[in-house]
Amino acid sequence: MSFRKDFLWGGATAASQHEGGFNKGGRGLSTFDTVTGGGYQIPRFITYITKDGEYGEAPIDSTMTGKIPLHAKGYINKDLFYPSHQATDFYHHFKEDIALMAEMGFKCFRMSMSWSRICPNGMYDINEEGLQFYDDIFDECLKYGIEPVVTLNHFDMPLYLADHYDGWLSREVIDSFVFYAKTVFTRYKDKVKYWMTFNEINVLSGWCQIGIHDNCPQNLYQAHHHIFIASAKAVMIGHEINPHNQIGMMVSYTPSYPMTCLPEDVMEAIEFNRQKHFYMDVQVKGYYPDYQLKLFERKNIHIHMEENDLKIIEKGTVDFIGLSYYMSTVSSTDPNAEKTEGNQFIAYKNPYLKTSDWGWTVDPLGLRIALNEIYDRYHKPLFIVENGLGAADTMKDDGTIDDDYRIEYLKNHINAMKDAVELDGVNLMGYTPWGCIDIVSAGTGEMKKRYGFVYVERYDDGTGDFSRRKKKSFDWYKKIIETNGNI
Ligand code: P53
Repeated sequence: MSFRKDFLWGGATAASQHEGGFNKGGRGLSTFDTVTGGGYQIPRFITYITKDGEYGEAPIDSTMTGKIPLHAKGYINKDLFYPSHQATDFYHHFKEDIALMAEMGFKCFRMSMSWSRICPNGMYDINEEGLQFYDDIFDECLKYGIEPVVTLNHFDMPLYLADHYDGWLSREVIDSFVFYAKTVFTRYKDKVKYWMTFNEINVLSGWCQIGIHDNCPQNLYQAHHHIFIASAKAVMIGHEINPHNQIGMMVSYTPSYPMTCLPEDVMEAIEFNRQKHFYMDVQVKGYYPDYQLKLFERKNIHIHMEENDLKIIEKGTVDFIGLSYYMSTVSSTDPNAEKTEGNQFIAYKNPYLKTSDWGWTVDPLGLRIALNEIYDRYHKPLFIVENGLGAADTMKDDGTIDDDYRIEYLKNHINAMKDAVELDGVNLMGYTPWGCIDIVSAGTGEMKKRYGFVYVERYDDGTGDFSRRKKKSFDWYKKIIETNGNI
């Protein structure tokens, strides 16, 4: 008894990191189009113009949060490099990429749609060419029997909504999103069955992800409330349009362990983990949990709600839980505890575990722990929609790329999820390793941090012809799929 027969093996990418074609086919600009490249511990910047006509650059911090002055608008400075503009050019290479996925035996492909390709201003405008673009992609997938798994919103939003509405802080944006969701649920009714509403909903913050200028907790939680309503409404509409639709939420799941058995450390870890459980409680159970309401009270946060909001949240619960898992972390109340600094995450060092070259703690058993924590709490089907190792691959003179470290990482994580299924009885739907074809890193904006089974010749100085070549892990993963995870 191991993985289900219909287990969804595949891979995952996102529009702002893979697609490119930022000004092609009638697409409108997105917030991410105004975010520059970076590097390991080299910050990325949002470029903007203030209402007095001054140009500026605001850094994005280690959690990908960036804010710009109130009323400033995103701006593209011709002298700077914006990796999302071409990303790894899925726009022109999608047939080749999907053929490579088919060769590996993918059962599904998780991707996101660029909202501003469908609704260029994020308002009630529809770009037929954008819709056709995704039709072509889905047709190409289905030709090989690959199920598209579509995230409606992965870390970007139409620039217009950020500029004119302060993003998700405005309630109006709910209707814009619902219009977009309804448009694509209707259009792809017969092509797409698996959907997720918002990527890593629990980490969304700042201007590039949710379009808000002032990221204070009051604004952030108000924006998240609007996102909850938008998601719940989308789930209801998606079910109405096609009752067979499987619509999930998506959480970034980094479990935290108490540093010691000191009860204060244990409580600290519980509170850290609540930052994830809160989002799942709302979207899976359908209500705001008590601990969060108490936290709002203590922090003097007041969420403005309309009469039906809680009913909408109650009705719009999801069918499955999608999660990303890369690492675990540690909670401590000791001010002198040693820290480890990854590019997105500052956490206490776990003395038992190693970190990746980008400072992310490598912890395969943490994946089994995560799956158990979630499954025990919600009893919903789980879908690991991101997992993987970001590493600086090198291409040898003969053009080969030996990424044994990636094989090792994935093998250990697949073994851990196998244990969760075989020993713990977790209901797992599928597994889509992150960045299956090399893409731009979300946290650092660089190409150097690669995740793929397929190498893309694109580099941080903007050179490279986007040609694709298989890494060593390509054939390895193909075998994993062929044998339904028999390592
Ligand atoms: P990069 C935080 C912690 C773990 C993963 O990240 C996270 C975040 C939020 O930034 O994001 C996910 O590219 C995200 C992807 C992203 C991937 O992790 O910085 O959903 O878009 O690319 C890996 O190495």
